[in-house]
Amino acid sequence: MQTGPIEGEIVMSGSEASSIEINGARLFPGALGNAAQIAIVNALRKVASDAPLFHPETARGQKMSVRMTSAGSLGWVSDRRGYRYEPTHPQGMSWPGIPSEVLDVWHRFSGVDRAPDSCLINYYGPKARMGLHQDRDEADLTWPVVSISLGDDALFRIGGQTRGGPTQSVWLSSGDVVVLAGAARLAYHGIDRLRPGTSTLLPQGGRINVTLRVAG
Ligand code: MD3
Ligand code: FE
Repeated sequence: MQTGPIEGEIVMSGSEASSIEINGARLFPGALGNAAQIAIVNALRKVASDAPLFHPETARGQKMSVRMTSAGSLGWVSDRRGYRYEPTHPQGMSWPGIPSEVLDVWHRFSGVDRAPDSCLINYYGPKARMGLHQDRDEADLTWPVVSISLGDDALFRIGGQTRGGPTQSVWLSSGDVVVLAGAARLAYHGIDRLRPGTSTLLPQGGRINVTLRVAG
């Protein structure tokens, strides 16, 4: 009887069974069940009550349509001075700690041993979007990023490491986890639009995306 892995077989490191690859990003559809999603949303509500969501302003003075806040020792901010990680919220308080329910997802999916120091929380209303961009404000771009989608479906687009090349699109649903590592870590990516009313997780609708990173 065959017991160990057969030659050429991909052995999953944990209990994560099915995943698909899209331009080097690894998507785990439905990775989080309903109870886990509810526990994360409740923990994020506490974060946002201590460190309120704000509309970041681009360096050109345009307000982004997505509202944001962070948890962890570093949070992402953007204003007329540019994009960067800061140890405090724009209103001056320290960022809350990263909720344990969110840290659990990082340890399950990131494939690395160290903890993240930044948890960015993006809130999308029905019309919010995020243009194609690269994430390169982190000090060491070799650490992975782990993303959690909650609430309404969103059309995610990912290309290569240069602007203007071919892209692929996929709908992200509530409970999906995406891991960005290797070449995909520097891929251009964005959110084209939501599909309002596709999830009942958030009573007011919309979408939350959580990204976990080693930023400092
Ligand atoms: C690919 N967030 O916060 S999540 C971001 O749904 C961001 O709110 C989007 O882009 C959102 O920077 C996309 C998937 C994702 C997150 C980080 C990435 C894809 C990524 C970093 C590098 C490459
Ligand atoms: Fe990004």
